[in-house]
Amino acid sequence: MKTKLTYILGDITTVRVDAIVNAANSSLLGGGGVDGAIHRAAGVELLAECRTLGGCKTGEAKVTRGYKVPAKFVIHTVGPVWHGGNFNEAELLSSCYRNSLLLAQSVDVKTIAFPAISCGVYGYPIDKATTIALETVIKFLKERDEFDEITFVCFDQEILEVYRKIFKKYRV
Ligand code: AR6
Repeated sequence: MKTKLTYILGDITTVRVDAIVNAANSSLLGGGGVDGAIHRAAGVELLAECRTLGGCKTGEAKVTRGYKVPAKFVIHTVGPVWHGGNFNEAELLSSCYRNSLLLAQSVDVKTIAFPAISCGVYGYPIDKATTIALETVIKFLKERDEFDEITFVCFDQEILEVYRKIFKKYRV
């Protein structure tokens, strides 16, 4: 695998990559958590562009410019709300990663950073979500290994520890 996979502790709004992924809601008009942080850091122009997109379905992704964040693009994806695991949550979360990567490649992104989609307000269990994140990315790269680096940005120590374990398990 040519693409380097990494995880870091930090704030995704400050990461120097071609694209950062936003864990948005289907309105794409902002919210709390990482979504609020990205909108605050990128500025009002981001909201103006988001208003033109007509929202986004769960599991899908849309791209905008990054405006005042260092990243050139923001890829907005909508994770599933956790309802116990029998409501297609795993497939939808996997689709978020896959569709974000596909969209990133379509605009020539080489470096991309993901937050832990659905692991905040949407309540997805972190160990399950990180497994899906890593498995989906590895599967995608088996078909289209065209990035330089994919980074998982962990906002707190707890998620960082989970990523540490899962990276060890998958030997990446
Ligand atoms: N950088 C990286 N990760 C962050 C940051 C940051 N600046 N801020 C929070 N996180 P959440 P969700 C982590 O709730 O669960 C919003 O209101 C956070 O610790 O942001 O997908 C949207 O508008 C957690 O691990 O997203 C939606 O309505 C992870 O990002 C809803 O929340 C995701 O937490 C989406 O919920």
